[in-house]
Amino acid sequence: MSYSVKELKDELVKTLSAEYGYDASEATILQMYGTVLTVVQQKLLQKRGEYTEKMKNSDQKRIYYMSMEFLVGRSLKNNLYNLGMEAEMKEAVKELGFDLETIYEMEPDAGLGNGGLGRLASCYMDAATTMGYPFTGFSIRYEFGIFRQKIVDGWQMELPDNWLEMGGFWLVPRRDESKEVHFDGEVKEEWGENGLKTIHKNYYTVRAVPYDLLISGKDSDVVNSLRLWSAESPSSFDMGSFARGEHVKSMESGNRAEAISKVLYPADDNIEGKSLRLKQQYFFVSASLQNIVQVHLRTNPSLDNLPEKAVIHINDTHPALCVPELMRILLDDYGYSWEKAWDITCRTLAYTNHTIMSEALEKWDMTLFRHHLPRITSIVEEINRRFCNYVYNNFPEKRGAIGSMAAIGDNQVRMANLCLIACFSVNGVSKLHTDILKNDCFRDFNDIFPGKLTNVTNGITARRWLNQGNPLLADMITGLIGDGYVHDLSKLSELKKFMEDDAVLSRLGEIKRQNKERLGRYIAEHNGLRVDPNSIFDVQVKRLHEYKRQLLNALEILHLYLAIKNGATIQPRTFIFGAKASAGYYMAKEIIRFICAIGDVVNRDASLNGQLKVVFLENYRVSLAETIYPAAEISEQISQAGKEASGTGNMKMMLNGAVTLGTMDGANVEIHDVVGPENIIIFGMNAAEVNELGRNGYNPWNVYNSNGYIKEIIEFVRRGGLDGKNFDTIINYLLQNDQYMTLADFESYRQAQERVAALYQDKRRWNQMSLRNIAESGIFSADRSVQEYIDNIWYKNC
Ligand code: 26W
Repeated sequence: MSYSVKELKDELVKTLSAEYGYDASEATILQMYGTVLTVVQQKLLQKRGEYTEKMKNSDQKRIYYMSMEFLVGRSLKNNLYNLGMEAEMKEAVKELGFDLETIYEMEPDAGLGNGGLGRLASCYMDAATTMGYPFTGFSIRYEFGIFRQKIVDGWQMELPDNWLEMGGFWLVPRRDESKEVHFDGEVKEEWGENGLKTIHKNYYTVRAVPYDLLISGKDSDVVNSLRLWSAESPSSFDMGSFARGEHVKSMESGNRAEAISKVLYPADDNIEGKSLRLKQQYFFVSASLQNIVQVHLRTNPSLDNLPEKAVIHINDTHPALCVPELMRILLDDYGYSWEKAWDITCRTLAYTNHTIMSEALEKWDMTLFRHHLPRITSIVEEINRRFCNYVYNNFPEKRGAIGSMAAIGDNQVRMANLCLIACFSVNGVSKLHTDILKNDCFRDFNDIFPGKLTNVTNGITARRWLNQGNPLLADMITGLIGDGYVHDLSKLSELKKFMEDDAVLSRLGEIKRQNKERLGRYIAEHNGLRVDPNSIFDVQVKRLHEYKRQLLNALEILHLYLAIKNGATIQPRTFIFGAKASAGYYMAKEIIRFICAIGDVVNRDASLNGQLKVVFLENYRVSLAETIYPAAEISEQISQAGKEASGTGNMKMMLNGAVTLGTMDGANVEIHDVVGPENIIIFGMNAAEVNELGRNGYNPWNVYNSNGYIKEIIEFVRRGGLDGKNFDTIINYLLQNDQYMTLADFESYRQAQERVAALYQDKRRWNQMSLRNIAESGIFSADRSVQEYIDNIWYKNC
C-alpha cells in the first residue's frame, strides 16, 4: 500500500473538518496533531482489519509475549516509517502549513517500562511483526508510566507521567472483550455431579478492559496488537451504599479496582513485595490467559492442542503467575486432570531470565500470596509437592538441593524456581549470562533438566534505532550498500569494503559531527550549557544502579579535572549522563547528586579552557535516547563483570558508530568477539576475577592506599571540593560497602580512558573503528533474536 501526497492531504483536510470543523488555515497545531494521528490510526485499523480477516482461517501458531513492561516510546514516526509514508506525510503536512517534526515532538513517550527489559519487549514486537509472525503483546494500561524526572539542586524529583492525555489517542478500547479477575476470598472443596470440585468463594471481582495499541510491520501485511489491560470495578459505584447515605464507601470498590492499573512500579532490579504489585501481576496474567484460551477455542475443539497452536512467553518472572493460572483454568474451568493440565501447561510456557541479582529475583510472602490468591496458592503448593517428590525419587544425588530448588521455601513463593520447574524453555540474554545461569545460579536445574536452559542473545530493532533516529547515517549506508540491511541487518558487513575509503570515512565523521551538533543544541536548550562538538562525546545512559557503576565514570571525571588543575592538557571531553533512579533508591539518588555537583564545579571553571564538560540530561527516555545515540562516540558499558545480563544500549550505540568502553560483561563480550580487540576498549576484572576477589576479600582501603589518584580524588571530595557539599555517603560507600568493587577497577579504567584519548587523535583511524563497529553490529538485530526464539523455542516441536 502506498499513498500519494495528494491523497494524504485530502484526508487530513477531510478529518480536520469532520473532527474540528476547521480548514487548515484556521487549525491550531494541537488540532493538526490530532488530525495526523487520526489519519494514521485509520490506516492502521484498515490494515489490521485485513490482517485479522486473513488470520481467521490461519492455524499458524500464535506467539503471546507477557510482559509487565513495554517501553514503546513514541509511535507516530514509527508508524509512518513502517507504513512507508513518512516522506509523503511530511510533504502533505507542509503543504497545509505545518511542520511534521514539530508534531513529532508533541507526542509523549508511552513510558510503560523501566529500562532494558521493557524496551526489549517493544523491539521484539517490531521485529516479529515485520517478519510476519502473529505476535500479541500483553501488558497493563498504566495510567501513569515511568515518572518524569526533574532534577532540583542535583536531587531527583519524580513527577507523574500523564501520558494518556496526548498519547491515549493510539489506544483502541475493546470493552466487548473485557474479562473478570477474582481476588481474595477462600477455597472450598465441594462434591458436585463430577466428583470433588474446588470452588473459589467470597472473592471480589475486578473487570479487565482491553485497549489495543496497533503495531504495524515494516513492508509486511501484519498489524499485531499490544493489548493493555485497564482495571475497573464491575460496578464502580455501589448503589446500595449510596442509597444508605454512605457516599464515600459507595466509591471504594471502584477505587480499589482502579488502583491496579494506576501506575507502573518504578523499581528496577529491586523487589518491594507490595500487594498492589502482586495484584497487578495476577490481574494482567489472568485476563490475558482467559483471552488466549478463548481465541484458541474459536478454531479448536478443545485445549488439548494448545501447545501446538500457542506459545506463551514469560518476560522475566513478573508474569510467572502464568504457571498456576493456566493450571487453574485447565483444572477448574475445563475439568482437566492434574497430569493432563500439567502436560499442557509445561509445553505452552517459556521463560526468559533477565537478571541474576538476588534482590531482583521475585519472591512473594506466602501469607500475602494466600490472602489475595487462595486458589493459586493451593495450586502452587501442589506443583511444589510433586516437584520435590520427583527430584527425591529420580535424582538421589540432588536430594540435598531440593530445599533450594523448591518453589516454596522460607515462607515465600519463589517465582524464578516456579518458572524453571514448569516452563519447557528457559533462556538467558547473552552468552555470558546464560553460562552463569547454567553453571552457577540454576546449576541444579540444568542438571535435572538437561537442554532446558538455552541462550538467545538480545537484539534491537535498527529500524527505530538507525533508520528513524539517525537518518543521515541511514541514508549514507543505503547509498553505499542499498537498503537490504533494513530486513537483514547482517548485510551491514558489506560496509567493511569501505574501510580504506577516505571519502566514506570523512563523511562518517561529518555525520557524527552533525549529530553531535544536534545533541549540542538540545543540551544548550535544556541545560543552558555550551558543549564543544570537537570534544569526545562520552556517553553513559541507562538506569542508575550501583552495579552499572556510574560512580566509576564520575571518579574518572574528577581525576581529569584534578589533572587539568595540576597543569595537564587533555583531549577535550564531554561526559553525558542520562539516568533515572528508582524513587526509593537512596544511593542511586546520591550518585545523581554527586554527578550534578561535579558538573557544577567543572562546567563553570574557565581555567579548564573548555577541555571538560559534564552534562546530566534530565528525564532520560526512549525519545531522548533517539537523539543521544547518534551523537555518541564512546559508549560506556562499565558494569561489574557478571552483573549486566546483556545490555542493549551498548548495541544501539555500536550501531550508531560509537566505540564501546567496557568490561567483559553481558553482550560486551559478544561485541568484543565480532569487532576484535582493536575496535573496542576493554578494561577491568572479568567475571571469574570478580568472583575470586570476592572470595579472597575485597579491601577498598588497599586501593586507596596504593593508588595516588584515588586518594587525591577522595580527599578532594572529603575536603568539600564540590562547592563544600557533603558526599560522605559516596566516600563511605566506596571505602566500606561497595559490593561492586568500583575502586578495584579504577586504575584499569583510567588507563583505558587514556587509550581512548590517544586513539581519538587519529581521526581517520577513529572513523575506521566507528565504521567497523557499524559493520559488525548486524548480529545484534532483534530480527536475528526473534528468529532464534522461533527456531529454538517458539516453533520448536513440542
Ligand atoms: C522486581 C522489580 C524488577 C523490575 C525490573 C526486577 C527486575 C527488572 C528487570 C530485570 C530490569 C531489566 O530491565 N533488566 C535488563 O534486561 C535487559 C534486557 O534483557 C538486559 O539487557 C539488561 O542487562 C538487564 O539489566
